[in-house]
Order: sequence, then C-alpha cells, then structure tokens
Amino acid sequence: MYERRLDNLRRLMEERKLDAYFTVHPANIYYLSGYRGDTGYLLVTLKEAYLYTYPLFMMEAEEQTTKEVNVRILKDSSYLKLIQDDLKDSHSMAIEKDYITHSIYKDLFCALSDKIRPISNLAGELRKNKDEKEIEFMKKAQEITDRIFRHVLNLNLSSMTELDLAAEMEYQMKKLGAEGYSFKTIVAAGENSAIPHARPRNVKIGSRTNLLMDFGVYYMGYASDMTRTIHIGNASEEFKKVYNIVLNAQKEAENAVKKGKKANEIDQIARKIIEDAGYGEQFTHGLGHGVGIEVHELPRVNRRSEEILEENMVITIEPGIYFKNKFGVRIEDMVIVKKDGFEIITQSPKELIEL
Ligand SMILES: [Mn+2]
Repeated sequence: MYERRLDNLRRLMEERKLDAYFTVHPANIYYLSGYRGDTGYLLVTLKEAYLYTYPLFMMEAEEQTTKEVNVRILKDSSYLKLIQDDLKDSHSMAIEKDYITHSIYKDLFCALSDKIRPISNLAGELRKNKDEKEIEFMKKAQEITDRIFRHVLNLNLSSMTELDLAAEMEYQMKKLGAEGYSFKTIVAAGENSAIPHARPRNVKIGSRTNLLMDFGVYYMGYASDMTRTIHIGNASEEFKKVYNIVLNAQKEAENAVKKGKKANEIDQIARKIIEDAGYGEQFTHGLGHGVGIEVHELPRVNRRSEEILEENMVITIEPGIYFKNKFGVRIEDMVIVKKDGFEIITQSPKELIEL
C-alpha cells in the first residue's frame, strides 16, 4: 500500500521535474509512511525515503513506519545535516509552502538554498483518491458517528445545555472506539444554529427549538463529518419549508455526483434550488469539501472549484440556509464518487425529525 503511494508520488515528482520532496505536514507523513508520531520530517527522493524524528518518538517511528522508509532518529545530529547527506544525488527538493514554518524554511534555505522549490500540497493531490483501506476506515468512522446520532435522539435534550450535549457526544466517541473528535463538536440550538460554525453555549436547549449538530470522529487516522438538524417539539411551517428546501438541495446535489462531473456543477445544482426558493443570500458557504486524513482536504467543492470528480474521491455535500438571530438548517453527508454515480457513507436518516 505504501509502496504504491510512494510510487504515485514519485510519478508526480517526475512530471514536475522534482528530484526530492520534503514534508512536515502530519497528514502527508502519515499517508506516505504510516508514521503518526507528533513530530517528524519526511524526505522522499526518486529512489529512497527517509523519516527523521526525535528519540521521544522512536517507538512509534519503528512500529508504524513502512519498511520502504528509512527511519533516522535525531540523537546528536540535526535533521539538516542528515538531509544534506541524503540529498546528495538530488538537484532539487520540493517543500510545501503552506505547511513549512518560517524557522524550518530559514534552516533549509541556509543549508540547501539552490535546491529548494516551494510548491503547493503535493501529497494532498494523491490523497484525493482513496484506496480500499482508507474507505474502510472512513466507513467505520461514520458508523460510529451514526451510532452517536441515534444515541442523541434518545436523550432528554430539552433539559441539557448545548455544552452538556457536546460533552456527551464527545464522550461517546471514545466509548465507541474512535480516537476522538475530528473537529470541535458543533451543537447549536435556535439563534445559535444561524452561525454556520457555532460554538456550543452553556445555554439550555429548551423545548420548541431546532437543534443543529455537526460532528465527526477519527478512526485509524481518518475523519468522518456529518450534520443533522432536528427539531425539539413541533416545527413551525416556516421551519419545515426551509428544512425541505435544504433537504431537496442536498439530495439533488448528491444524486448528481459521478466520476467526470465538475465539482462546481454539483455546487450549482444545490445553489440553484436554494436560490429559486428565494434563499440564495442565506446559503453563505461552499457546498462541501474533500475529507480523509484531514476533515477538510482536497478536492474543493464550491462555486469556484475547477476540480473534476474522480473515482473514489470522498466529499461532503452540505448545503445550509441561515437566518441571523433566528435559526439555521444544514444537512451533511459524506459521499464516495463512483464510476457510474455515488455511494453515500452516512446512514443517519435525514427526513425532518421532530422529537
Ligand atoms: Mn463538513
């Protein structure tokens, strides 16, 4: 598996005339080497690959790193010295400008100035298309997420605060075998749900209100991401109307997902439904995003995205309508792009639930 990923990376490097690739980005390091320790640097040349880390992470490095990657523990020598040696046959080294810190850049520049080629996220390009193992982990992550949603529906929500509920959901994540949340759990009732990325408050959810939950977990280093909006007590006609517009936009966008489609066309399908209903101004964000080792990763799925959907990309579809100081509705699934269509990973119901 790692052999194939490293081969694919080297193919990209050759296309772009790069002899070596250096990354400090944990998601790229995990993807290419298996290493999940807190600190490490990965260097991939056309022939070899090296992981540099400190004695503190020696055990993780030895256990997790694939055999195709040489582990170099930094005892007395600095990583710069070792990189200089390991790069001797390479004329250029790509660094990812979005992830490298200024101090690492300065060090590298001093040691290797003529070899450095700043580029965008190279391994991120490869990570767009998931393999079988990755999809298995993401399905497992989402299965735990779906179980938590079922659990939430059995709680006495009106007497809990948003923070109580967020804490309960995050507790269940680990109880059910996940590593933890993939991003800070969003629990937002009423006017708070009009903020797309709301923070849970120390405020009772209460009765006769909508409740938006956007949450996900990490399983084996892979994220899930789901949003559901439910209603405590009977929903007003206005709420039901808005809910069904979002639901329709969400489903229609999902139905259009297929290999070869442009990501901005999928955005446009949802956006047109919401605009035609008169709420275009209230749909304030892009339709979705790629998800995998990072909860937000390539491909981009929005109005400006030039990406063409490819087989085994995993993306979210999450339209929303928000009314300031009143309420917001968002519905989000994770979807796998298939040759002839799509597969929805998310299993939780999305017809309006009134508790
Ligand atoms: Mn999302």
